[in-house]
Amino acid sequence: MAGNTTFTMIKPDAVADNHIGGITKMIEEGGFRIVAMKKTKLSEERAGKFYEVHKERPFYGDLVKYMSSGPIVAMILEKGNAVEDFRKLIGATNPAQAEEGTIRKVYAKSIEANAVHGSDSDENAQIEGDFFFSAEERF
Ligand code: YYY
Ligand code: MG
Repeated sequence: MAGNTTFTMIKPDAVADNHIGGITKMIEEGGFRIVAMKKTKLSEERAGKFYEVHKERPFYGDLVKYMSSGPIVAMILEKGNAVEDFRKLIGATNPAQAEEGTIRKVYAKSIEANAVHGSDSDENAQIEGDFFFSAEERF
């Protein structure tokens, strides 16, 4: 059965360009409740660990540098069918292919600086949420 939480990050470019409010508004208007939220900065080591599944991919080194280049905003989100519905709300990885009305269509600058992360499975949503938040930080 589909779970009811997912994990997202607002990526460094979108934070630097003052889009925290705009993106959070789209998330809340999309029916998601924010369970946990923090602004923080990933070291290269922690960014590398977060994206470990992509270690063998050609873009991994650049991705790790980019994701540790400035502060990000991490959130745990709640909604029925959260993972799938949030992937729909963010749109395609490549903003050139992102559908109208999606967060990436509005805010992504490139395939790398694509404004937001969204978990791809219930299992990864759990792992990624635990990467940033303790039990006391979830309400
Ligand atoms: O889940 P999603 O973020 O949509 O894409 P992934 O295939 O998991 O890749 C993670 C991350 O890596 C993507 O958001 C941007 C970056 N990336 C890239 O820089 N170049 C690619 N060709 C593919 C992905
Ligand atoms: Mg992914």
